[in-house]
Amino acid sequence: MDSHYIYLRLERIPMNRCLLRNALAALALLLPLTQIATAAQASKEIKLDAATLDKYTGQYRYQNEPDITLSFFRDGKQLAVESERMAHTLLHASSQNTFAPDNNSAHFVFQTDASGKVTAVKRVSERDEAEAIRISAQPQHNHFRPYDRKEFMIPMRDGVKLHVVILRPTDTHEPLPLLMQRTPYGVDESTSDSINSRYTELAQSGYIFVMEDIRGRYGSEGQFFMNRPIVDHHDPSSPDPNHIDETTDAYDTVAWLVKNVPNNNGRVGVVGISYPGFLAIESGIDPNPAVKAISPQAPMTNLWIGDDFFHNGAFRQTYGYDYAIGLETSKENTFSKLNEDAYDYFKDGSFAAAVRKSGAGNLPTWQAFFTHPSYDTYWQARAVEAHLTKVTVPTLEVGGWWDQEDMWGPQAEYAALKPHDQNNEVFIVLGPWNHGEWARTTRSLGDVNFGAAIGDQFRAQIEAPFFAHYLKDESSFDLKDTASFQTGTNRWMRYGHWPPKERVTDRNLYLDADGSLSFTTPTGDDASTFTAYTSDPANPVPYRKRPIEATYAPGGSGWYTWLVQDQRFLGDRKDVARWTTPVLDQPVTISGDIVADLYASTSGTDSDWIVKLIDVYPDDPSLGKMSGAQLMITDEIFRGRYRQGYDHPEATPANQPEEYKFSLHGADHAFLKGHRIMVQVQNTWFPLYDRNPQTFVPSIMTAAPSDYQAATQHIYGSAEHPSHLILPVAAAN
Ligand code: PG9
Repeated sequence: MDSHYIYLRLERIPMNRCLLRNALAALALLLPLTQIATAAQASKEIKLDAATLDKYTGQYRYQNEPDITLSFFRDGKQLAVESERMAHTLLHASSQNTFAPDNNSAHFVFQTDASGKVTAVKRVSERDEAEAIRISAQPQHNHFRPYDRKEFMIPMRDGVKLHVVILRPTDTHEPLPLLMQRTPYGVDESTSDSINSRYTELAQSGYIFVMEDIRGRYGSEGQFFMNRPIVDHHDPSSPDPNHIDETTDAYDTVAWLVKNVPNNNGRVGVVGISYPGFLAIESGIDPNPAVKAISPQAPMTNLWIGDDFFHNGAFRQTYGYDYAIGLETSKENTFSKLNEDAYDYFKDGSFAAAVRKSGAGNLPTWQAFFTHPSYDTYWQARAVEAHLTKVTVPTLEVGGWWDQEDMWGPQAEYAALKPHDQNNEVFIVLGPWNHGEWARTTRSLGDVNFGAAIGDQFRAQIEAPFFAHYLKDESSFDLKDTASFQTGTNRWMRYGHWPPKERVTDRNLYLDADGSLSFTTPTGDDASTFTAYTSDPANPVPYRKRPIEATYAPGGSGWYTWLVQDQRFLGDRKDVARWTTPVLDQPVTISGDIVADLYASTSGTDSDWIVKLIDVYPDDPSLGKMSGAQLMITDEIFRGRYRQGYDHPEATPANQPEEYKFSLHGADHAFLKGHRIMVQVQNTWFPLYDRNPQTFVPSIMTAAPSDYQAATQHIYGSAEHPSHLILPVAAAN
């Protein structure tokens, strides 16, 4: 069974498996995960004398991530390493200049110049290597704050007990606020070191950290239900034991904590990313009055409309497959270890065929997919945004522009809450991150470099001040509403609202039949102004470069960065239609929500429509890997059968132009001078999305092989049917 932890010698950082790789990358430059280093050979230990070890002590700064400095110390007869976000970790020597932690997950190989002076260290793991230059002979200790750890079982209103780990700084007797994370991913390995590594700024500030296993997971009693719906509990202070959900479990936990944890100041904050982000927003619905601040980060909000399992009705089969196995085959994480290209694995047929092959039985979430493929009351009852009808507690939403899992959630929760925000207590931060990447110290995502460690800036300048303001009455929180990291120009913007309302004008960017994009309304007729191609489910467009590993494959997976993958990997596939502007002679900045308004026909009776808005970089060797790159800025899929409504699928009339209008979500991006804007349209994004058979069937989940048919697609660019994107163009400044 997979672990979901990052191992840094003895301490482990409890972590959502989905965030695992992020944190790996965050800390990989420190030390990588045990489980990805399976092939790393256990090296034989040799003993070195003190003088040899002393040669290596000092500080070393990574060249590719200059915000990370390693310090090497001599610790008795061994070398040890630590950094600002890594605990003191002993290393053993396997040669005169090579050292590794006990788990042998990586090796540090010291480099020497001709005079014998140590100049650098290379961290070599199975996957990559990175060099850090020696900048000082004086190593520096990190400033980890010591936390004491205790465990409890907390009774809920129905008698079920939930398991918590409570960590409190030992260096103060001040009454402190409680900062809680509730999670399905396990809390056993939360320690003083893990808190300091993961929540560096908050740990410094000082909170009583509470990490709770939710109902039915790890050390907690009761039954786990994926995305448990909110029950009717109008009076949470007068509990009906039969009415429990994540909001009542949060309520009861908080009631117990403020009463039983010594020396707390009576205030509770709740924070979490993804599933824990969903649990954070739930803690703010009919909240316990002690909850004074919540930060739902990449919160899963509506699994059918725009988060993990479906987007606009198109089924995210690899994710739905892997995640249900991960959470529903055991009380502890057990993620799928598919050892073939997922493109091949899922190509046999429908989702039903993949489930049959899995041998995992019919897991509850898979059953839900089969029984409720459309947006019926099952999914509607789980739509968190429907419950956000008042602001009960100050809320800091956080989301990433390139979140491969829950990009929709934070923007949707903010949009639901904002109209009710009479006291200006709802905030949003949006940045150039994938799922949860703001927890990391890094300047880049994939090959895109943003010039600064944006996550560190967010944590130090926004997240820590937010909690300090509402839980400790400190005054450094200065966010008024929205902080957005604008890509392209790579700078933080502050807005009074998201999407920004001032200085932004919606402009239609038309998909012309000659392959160009322009802001001029087209004039041609339907008979001659269209782009046509064939979409064949037998040869679907891969959503990322093959081979496609399982979502959280232990040996590494392209999942985490596929949204920033250079779209040139698609070559000149004829089933990807492309439109491009000329080279821009001035920047075009878009700040807000982008909408696709396609007029398209299919020769079949159902089809998916995928629209991608792309920044084409100039060919310029100084841009390194980004030279000529095609970077997706926003993108989305829409399942054609839902064009009349998500709850009533309907066949598409063959060969007839239909309108498909759907949001590509928010972006804050400057297409710079010298770049080009590109739009791509395609009908498969496989195997992340199951293939639409292109023949209308009652449920695509169980489509028969004969249902899958090639179809001729037309995208119109005529006066009557002017396909376009609506871009929120910001005035130049
Ligand atoms: N994206 C994960 C998830 C959340 C909720 C439901 C299903 C999956 C997560 O990262 O927690």
